[in-house]
Formats: sequence, structure tokens, C-alpha cells
Amino acid sequence: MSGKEPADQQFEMKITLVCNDINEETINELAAPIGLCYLAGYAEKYMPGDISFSIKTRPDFSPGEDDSDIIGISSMSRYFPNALKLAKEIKAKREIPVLIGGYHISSLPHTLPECFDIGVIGEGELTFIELLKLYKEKGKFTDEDLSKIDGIAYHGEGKVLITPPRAPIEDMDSIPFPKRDLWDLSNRVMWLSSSRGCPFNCVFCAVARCRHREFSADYVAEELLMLQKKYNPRGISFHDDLFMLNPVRLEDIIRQLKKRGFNFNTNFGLSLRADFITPDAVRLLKELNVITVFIGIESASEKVIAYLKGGKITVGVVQRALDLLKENNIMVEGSFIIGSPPEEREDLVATYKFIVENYSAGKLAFILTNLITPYPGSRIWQYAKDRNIVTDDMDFSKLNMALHSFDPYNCTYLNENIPLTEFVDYIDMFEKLHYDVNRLRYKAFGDSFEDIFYKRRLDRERLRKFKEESLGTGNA
Ligand code: B12
Repeated sequence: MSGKEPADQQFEMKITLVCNDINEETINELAAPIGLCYLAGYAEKYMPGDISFSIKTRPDFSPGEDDSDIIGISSMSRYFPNALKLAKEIKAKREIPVLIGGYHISSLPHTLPECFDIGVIGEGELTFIELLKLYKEKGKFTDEDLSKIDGIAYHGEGKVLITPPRAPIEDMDSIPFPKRDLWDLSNRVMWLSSSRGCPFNCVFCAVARCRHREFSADYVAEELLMLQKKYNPRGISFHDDLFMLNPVRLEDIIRQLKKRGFNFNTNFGLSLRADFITPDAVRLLKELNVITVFIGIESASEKVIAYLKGGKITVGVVQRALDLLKENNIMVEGSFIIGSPPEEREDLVATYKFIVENYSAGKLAFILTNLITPYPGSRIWQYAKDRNIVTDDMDFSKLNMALHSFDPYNCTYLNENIPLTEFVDYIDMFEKLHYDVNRLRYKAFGDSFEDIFYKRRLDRERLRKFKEESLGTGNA
């Protein structure tokens, strides 16, 4: 890997960070290069001096026009093939270090492809600035120097070498606010992360049991006041996995906001577990002007919920949460997962009925229905790997949980009870339900989303052809 002559130490280092997860396929209005904004904010605070950042999404990054010294790419697993293609394009044009970070490489560091010089594993701030400082000082990355940096994967001795894990940042408030200005926020829902990690252990989650750490109430209140003053957003979405593990902190946040003149016309959306939705919790949500709560309901079958989420969550707990939120006019976005290994026909029917009943009763405003997908880092990944349904070098674009783009010829099917030729009928059924329930919501998001939403429908002709071929040949 070439580099800069040591003499150039005063050079202004230019870094381009590419968010590979925001691409032509993703229309998610909630999507934002969160992690990259944090990296830039952290480096600017702890690596003063001449360093400049730009953040690009996949569509607006072209390797040929880029003149940065280092390129960093962020990627989830589903879009990893795009990240690979991009790194190869960059390497074909320029001899500069290309780093990869984010959920995919953090779960499979030993698979670091040649076109990436360094993989940053897990939380990136500390590792990232150690790498930048090294490059600033030496103008290159030597194996010897890299071996001393925790939390990375790199190529050495003819193989992929992985250094000791990077300890998570303890003092969360030492992390400066993310540099949101590096990215075009227009037409996007404003977001804020008030914590990292989740103590629970859902079988499908790639970050299960990642130690939960929170920014202090002071810090969160300060950031909310700054967002309101600077952007005056209609709404703010908390991107925490779980916002209210600690209701005392929320009480403190609200007290601070009131004391410091926050305008509670700004409304909020956040994610919560059903077993955290109590009358006291809902009182706090109302005080903060939370209008939407996202709940991972997953299934209306006790057996399947226990398999997916374990712990104390039951259908009864979920129903009480929906009732309580309805009584308090808080909209619920419910997320459901179909196709898990133990699921049977009656479980799918129960989930379908649950959605219809609660939607008709106004207790579900919006639903996400996804096919269970074995993401690297999750326990279900190991389940699928043990059955050779997935491999470390598979085509990761196959890890697509969305029903509207389900492809029976190119999917990871994990259910043990229902043949895929029959299960496609359930995909058909739930995709229609997803579409019917969410239509009004997408209308609210305006033409662009509504238009894209209408176009993205399940290819039913392909399902029919798949069934015919499979059943015709009798190898269902
Ligand atoms: C908020 C969130 C969303 C939001 C916003 C995501 C976004 N960035 O736009 C929304 C709702 C849009 C979303 C959608 C999806 N999500 Co989501 N999401 C999350 C969640 C809850 C938090 C992510 C977050 O804010 N992290 C905090 C920031 C600070 O961390 P970060 O982004 O990881 O970045 C840090 C490090 O990773 C590292 N880093 C990251 N990139 C880079 C790059 C370089 C060069 C370096 C050096 C370091 C580095 O440094 C950063 C700072 O520490 C996570 C679960 C979790 N707790 O992490 C799931 C998660 C990331 N989502 C996941 C998935 C699968 C999806 C979807 C694909 C699902 C779908 N519907 O198809 C979509 C994809 C949409 C899209 N294109 O973005 C999976 C990813 C699994 C995997 N192996 O790929 C996760 C882990 C959840 C899970 N249960 O497994 N998601």
C-alpha cells in the first residue's frame, strides 16, 4: 500500500466516508449515515489540525472524481456486494487506503476482502482516529504499526490478521455530537442516538447483547435543544435500539428540556420493547410529545415469540401495550417476522389475524412484515450456517428481508415445517396485508415515497412460476 512521503506531514488530510447502505434500493426516509457522522465529529474534536471530511452516499460518490487521501466505506451485510464493487473501482483508479467498517465486517472480520486495506470492527471512533493519526505521522500503514491497533482486521503474512477487540467507549458524553451537516438533511426525518447497544438477545439480531451504554440526560437535552435551534424539525426519531431502558433518565431529560425552554411542538418517534410500556412509561412519553412508538412484536404465536425474543414477552404483554398506547393516542408501528424455523401454519394465521384486528381497532398504524433473515453476527446466522444455508463467502444481497422484493429462487429459507412452495402463499398474503395497512401512511409521506412504494410490489408471476416448476417436477 503506497502512501505519502513523511515530509508531507503538514498536508491537509482529506477523508471521504461513503455510506453504502443508502443506495438506489433504499427508500427509507429514516436512513442516515449516523455512524459516519459520529466518526467525523469525533476525529474533528480529538484530531485537531488540518483534516477535512466529506460524507457521500453510494449514488453520489464517483471514485474518478475523488481526491481524498483515505476512503472509508460503511456497510451492512445486505448491501456488502455493492461495497465490494465500489472498493474494487476505487483500487482500479487510485492507490489509496480503503477502510471498511459497520455491521457486516464487524460480524465477519476474518473475511476481509483484498480490496479493503483495513476492516474496523465494532464501535469505530477510537480505532478510526488511531488509524488517522498513524497515517498522518507515517503517510502509510505498515503491518507492524497495524498490529498495535486494537479492533481491526488487515492483510499480513499472506492472510487476514485480527487484532484484540477494541474496548467500548465508557464515557459516552466524551463523544461529540455527530456532524450532521456533512450530509444533506432535507427531506429526511431528523434523528438522534441517545444510547448504544442492547442487553437483550433476540435470535435474529446482529447486535444482540452488545453492552448497553447511554449518553447522559444532560447530553441528550443539549443535543435536542441544538437540533431544535438549528433545524427546527417537525419530528425527531430516536435511533436507539431501545430508548427507555432507564425511565429515570427520560424523566431527567424532560425536566432539563422544560427548564431550558425546549418547544414541545416537536414530536418524537422511538423504539420500545412491549414489556417496557407501563402507565408510568406512557405518561413520560406523552410529556415528551412522542407520537409514534416502534415495537418489535414479531409474532402473535407464544411459541414463535419465545423462540425469536425469549424472555418475558408474551402476546398478552404486547396486546396490553397496544391497548395502553391507543388509550393515549400514541401511534404504533409494529414489526413482524415470518418464516422462523419453528413456525407452523396456525402461527402464521394467528399473526395475520392479530394484525387485522389491531389495525381495524386503530391500535396498529403501520406494520413492517419481514422474512426472518440470518444476518451475520446473529444467532440465526449460526443456525443457517450449520445447515449450509449461508456461508461466509455467499452473495450477501440474498439477505433481503423485505417481502416486496422476495425472490423464491434467491432467498434464505429457514422454516422447518412448511415447504417453500406453500410458504410463498403466505408471503403473498402478508405482502398484500403490508401494502393495504401502510398505504395511508405512505400517502402521508408525499408523492415521491408513495410513487416508489406503489412500484415496489412482490413479483407474483415469479412466485407462480416457481411453484409450477417446483411442483411440476415433484421435488417440492
Ligand atoms: C437505527 C437503525 C436503523 C435505521 C437507520 C439506519 C441508518 N443508518 O440509516 C433504519 C430504520 C433506517 C434501519 C434500516 C435498516 N436496518 Co437497521 N438498525 C438500526 C440500529 C437500531 C441502530 C444503528 C445505529 O444508529 N447505530 C449507531 C451508530 C453510531 O453506529 P454505526 O452506524 O454502527 O457506526 C459505528 C460503527 O459501526 C463504526 N463504523 C460504521 N461504519 C464505519 C465505516 C468506517 C470507515 C469506520 C472506520 C467505522 C465505521 O463506527 C461507527 C461509530 O462508532 C441497528 C442495531 C444497533 N443497535 O446497532 C440496526 C441494524 C444496523 N439494522 C439492520 C438491518 C438489517 C437494517 C435493514 C437492512 C433492514 C431492512 N428493512 O431491510 C434496513 C436497511 C436500511 C438502510 N439502508 O439503511 C441490522 C444490520 C445487520 C447486518 N449484519 O447487516 C442491525 C444491526 C439490526 C439487527 N437486528 O441486526 N436501521
